[in-house]
Amino acid sequence: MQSERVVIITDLHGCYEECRSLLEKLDFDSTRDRLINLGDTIDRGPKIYEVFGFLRNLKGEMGDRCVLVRGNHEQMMLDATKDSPNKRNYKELWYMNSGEKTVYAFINHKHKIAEFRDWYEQMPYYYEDDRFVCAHACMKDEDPEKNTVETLIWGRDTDYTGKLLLTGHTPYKVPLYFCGSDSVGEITEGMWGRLPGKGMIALDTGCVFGNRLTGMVIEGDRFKVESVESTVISNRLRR
Ligand SMILES: [Mn+2]
Repeated sequence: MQSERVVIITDLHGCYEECRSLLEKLDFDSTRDRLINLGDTIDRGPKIYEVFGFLRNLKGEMGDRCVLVRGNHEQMMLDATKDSPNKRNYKELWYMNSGEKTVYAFINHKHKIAEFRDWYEQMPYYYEDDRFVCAHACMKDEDPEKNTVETLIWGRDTDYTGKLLLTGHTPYKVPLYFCGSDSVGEITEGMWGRLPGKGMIALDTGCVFGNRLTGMVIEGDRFKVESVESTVISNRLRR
């Protein structure tokens, strides 16, 4: 359906208030739009459980129009809460990456995140339509199936030149457009532009580190980017 608006957000990391403000700024309408979340909903931030509750309700309401792509943080949690011979190592990796914050966010709401493993397990590693492909971190080949899971959720390459890719994971000060390693441009917020056919748009602007939360809306072959200020001060870079 070409008339459907697509709203893309990423790297919420428990930034619930910013998520709500950003969706409002993007005129998000859960009854009609498609929502794509590029992963990393948990760990690091202030309201991890609230983000979970909000997205779970939206998914219940919107069904297939709500696409929650998996990030490396969801993957670390899923590995750490699954019975396996490597459980200890997985848990160590997750805790090194702020997993404890998520564990306690759920305990504070009288839950264990492991209760919701099945819900997180449904998250796909990528999403694709005829105009673009979405993955949490990056891709090397424009066919998502030809990339390893490691590349899709942990990769940091920016030399991608295939079919338009929308990503998060690596925080930049402003949203950036890459098309080959020597071509990078800042995306101006609040202005409609023509959707590029190739290259990569990086949308993570480090909200949980005190910068901004950025999202994108696509209508047909046009797109616009908007952002809101972070309310997180504890992780702000010191001068
Ligand atoms: Mn990530």
